[in-house]
Amino acid sequence: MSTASAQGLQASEWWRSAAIYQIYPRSFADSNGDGMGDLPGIRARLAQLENLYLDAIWLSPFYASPQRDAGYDVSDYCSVDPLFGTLDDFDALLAEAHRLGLRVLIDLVPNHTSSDHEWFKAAVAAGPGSEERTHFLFRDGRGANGDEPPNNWQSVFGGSAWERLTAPDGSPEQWYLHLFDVSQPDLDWTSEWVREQFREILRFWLRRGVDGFRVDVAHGLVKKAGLPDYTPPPADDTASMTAPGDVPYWGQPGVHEIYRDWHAIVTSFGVDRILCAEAWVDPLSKLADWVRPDEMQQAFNFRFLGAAWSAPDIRSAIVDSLEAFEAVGAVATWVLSNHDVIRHASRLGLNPPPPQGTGIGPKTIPKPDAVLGLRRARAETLMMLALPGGAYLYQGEELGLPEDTEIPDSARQDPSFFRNPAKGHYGRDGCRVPIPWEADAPAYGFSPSGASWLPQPKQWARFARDRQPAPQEPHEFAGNTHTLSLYSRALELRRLGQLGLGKLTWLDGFGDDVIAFRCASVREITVISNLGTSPIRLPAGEPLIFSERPWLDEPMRELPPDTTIWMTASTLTK
Ligand code: TEU
Repeated sequence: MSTASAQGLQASEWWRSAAIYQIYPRSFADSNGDGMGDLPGIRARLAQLENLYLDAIWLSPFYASPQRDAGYDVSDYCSVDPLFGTLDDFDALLAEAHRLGLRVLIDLVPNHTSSDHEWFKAAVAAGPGSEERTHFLFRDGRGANGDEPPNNWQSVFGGSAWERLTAPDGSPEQWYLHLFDVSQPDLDWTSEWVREQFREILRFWLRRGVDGFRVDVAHGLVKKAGLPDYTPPPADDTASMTAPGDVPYWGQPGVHEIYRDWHAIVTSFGVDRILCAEAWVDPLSKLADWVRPDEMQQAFNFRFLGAAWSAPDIRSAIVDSLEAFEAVGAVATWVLSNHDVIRHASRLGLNPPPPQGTGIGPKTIPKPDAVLGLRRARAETLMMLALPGGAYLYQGEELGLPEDTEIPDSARQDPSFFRNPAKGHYGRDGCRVPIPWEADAPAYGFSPSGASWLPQPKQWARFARDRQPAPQEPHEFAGNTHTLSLYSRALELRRLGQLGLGKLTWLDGFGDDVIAFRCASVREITVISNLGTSPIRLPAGEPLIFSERPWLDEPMRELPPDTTIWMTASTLTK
């Protein structure tokens, strides 16, 4: 890894401008041929990310788990699932990442455990009224025989958010809350015992040397007292997305006390250790509460991810983000893809895309326009990488990977698919397919045996990393035919110019369909994205990088639709 990134390890407040790459361990690299990615696989492949000029990686869960929700159902927070390796493998991966100048964030899943967790098993065994039951949200049912759920809450994955236990003698028992799968019982965060367990979990990993945590469902831990009924507005039919107003299970004010507590613990291990919130909270001014000075350092910006392919919508997402985060002294983050959403190379090829979580499958009509989707994805990524703040990337997007839209029902794994028997809800497997490394190797190099826990599409050889060689000379970047070289060059310029620390100034006069701004930092650049349907005239200035080739020959000098360009900002006249 470059010296610059190694130096980055000493930098304070590194997250303010970091490029952070999400590794989904199941699908990155499999070392032992069982078709499931693992920690030794990640360690072996990590150096191959060198040309992305990353500052950190975030690892999705690799803890002991029955894998009912791909590891977001944790049965032991302080051990590695044998599927992924051992704690020694984790230590070796952490050491390798640090050697390469990469910080490591791991996933913390505090809203719920797995129903296989000892805490939950003990609570079930101990029975109603026991101390153990106070660690989770057990309640008696409503109705004469208690056979109606305690309230009307719906699971994010579909169906009731309550499940009824059956006593050993076969009689019906209490209900427990699960905002996600039935195998993911929600913890009760009013319990001091629960709070203490998580303090210890944080310390366990911090002592091992992790640089921070991405906090799963960071808007859900605290539920409104009394667990009152709640009916989401009709538009929010999945209950999964942010809902405005007072939702009794999302964004309750009590969560902040927990994050203040964690902030103190995490930073006591060093001021460069961080927390990043996965909080689906709307509006941004409310999300900013998660990143107040004594809470988390970052929060994912789902408003940006969810923006339509429309200059006014994206512009307002950027304006509102910068304003909201700045107001509390935090930095904005930017993200376009992760393991829960349709990959943006496909999402942007559908107008409108299906709601988050629905996914795309063999029977979805229409299918994304792959060419248009990738073109827009490259344009929006290039815009994103010039924005001030932290940027999150999801493994495979640097290869231009689309969503896999053809996974047969028989191969699907996402629990949300199984909880929504209604046709058309495919869930999130399409963005989780193991990524291609070498075009001609078994499983495209993902696994030595050719096995893959989700089937890989037949046409993915062209996306393989080894089919996207890095240009040798700077001028060869001009074409940017490969998505990987676009990412590589943009991330290099971002690093060299410290664009993440830059100040953004909007440029007027380009029309409503254009996003145009100047980013001033060590280097000053002009960024122009054409989201309209006709070419626009480019100002004077040297092109630095572009998502697709513009027409630069005089008298043309035009930026085609669905394209972004970075230019030197020296002579900005139209
Ligand atoms: O996701 C939380 C969440 O609310 C959504 O992203 C959710 O996955 C989506 O709305 C479903 O359609 C986090 C994790 O990122 C996700 O993978 C887990 O399944 C979920 O928590 C439960 O732990």
